[in-house]
Amino acid sequence: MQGHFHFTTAGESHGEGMYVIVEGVPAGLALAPHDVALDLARRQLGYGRGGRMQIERDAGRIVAGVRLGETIGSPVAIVIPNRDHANWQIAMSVEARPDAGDEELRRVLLPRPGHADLVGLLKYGRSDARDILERASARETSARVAAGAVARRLLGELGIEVGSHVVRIGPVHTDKRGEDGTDLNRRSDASDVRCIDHETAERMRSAIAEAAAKGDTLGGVFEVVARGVPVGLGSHVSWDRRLDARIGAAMLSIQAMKGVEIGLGFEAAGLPGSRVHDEISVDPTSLRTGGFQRSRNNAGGLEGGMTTGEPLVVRVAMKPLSSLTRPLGSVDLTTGDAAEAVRERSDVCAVPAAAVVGEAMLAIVLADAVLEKYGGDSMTELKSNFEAGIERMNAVAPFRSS
Ligand code: EPS
Repeated sequence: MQGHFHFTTAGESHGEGMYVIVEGVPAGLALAPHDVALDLARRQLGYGRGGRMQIERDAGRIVAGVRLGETIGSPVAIVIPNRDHANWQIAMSVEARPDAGDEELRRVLLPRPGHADLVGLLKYGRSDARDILERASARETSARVAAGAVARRLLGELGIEVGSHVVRIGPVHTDKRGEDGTDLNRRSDASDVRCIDHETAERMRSAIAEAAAKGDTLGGVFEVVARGVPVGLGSHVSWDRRLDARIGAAMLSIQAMKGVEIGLGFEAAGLPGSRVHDEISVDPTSLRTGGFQRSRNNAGGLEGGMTTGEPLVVRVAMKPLSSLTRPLGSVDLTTGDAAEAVRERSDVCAVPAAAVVGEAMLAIVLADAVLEKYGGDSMTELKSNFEAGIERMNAVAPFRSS
């Protein structure tokens, strides 16, 4: 997605590393290696992760765009080496290896139902599904989280905070809402399933352990909440400027995501309007909402494709991972015979990690929308535009300007 703050990633799961270039970062943003390392470490955690996470120590190395602790307006480039590459040098060799056999090259000829293996192989005209799965792998989300950490720093300077928590793993769910109370990540990071309800967290762990014992996997739902978002980001005027559409696309671009809800979400479809819409009153102390307040936040912070200034609340559904240790039926691509899908080492459940990726994607969309509305080549310019813009919106209502 091209925009004011955008990023591109490159890298295969067992190649040398993951790479990201972030474009549009204003000059003068303080950015330290630990800002990136912190989020990368959070993404590696979670009960239900597999053996790979014991190998990787993602920290990220900033290699461009930052000088003496501050961004300088040029693209920010970050490298995340794959430690596991040391074990994959032949299979992931850049040079041709006519000397190596199928096993050494770790060819995949038994596509997994639910993964990109089969469709990607047909589309790209490849005979080895490894050419597809290496890039389809959710390892790529490490690069997104690095980009998201830059976005988070930028938003932090403007008083915007992004957090997440897990509300469902398989059949186990909680009604606890992330927007009730502040400091969401402090509460969710304290749990290894990132669930803020202790009793539900215990049941989530049991569900994951049970799935693991059966050679199965579990999906779930996470909620991402952004606080301090000012009114008026996004726009109602065109489909691709609506912020809910941009958030939806960003979330569905994360590997294995199947659905997105904003605010009350799908539940709103079954309720009358009187029980859905958030009534308006005046609150001159509430600057980020333009001096108004709402009776509740069923809209999830978005009306008409624009932010209302209330917390942004986005829920995302993740399907269960498609690498099963007790594999599903597939076809052997060399013979055409029925066969079990390949057994690839994988996680049992990655919803807690996916929630951290969801934070990154929301932070990126918000940083983009902030720069679109307020602009600025430097952080000083952005901040002054931002403050003046909020002040201006607080004076718009006719009863205030008279
Ligand atoms: C993944 C499979 C597993 C996960 C991986 C995503 O990797 P491997 O095949 O090396 O065991 O661990 O996630 C990561 C490496 C990561 O950093 O999140 C997949 O097939 O999508």
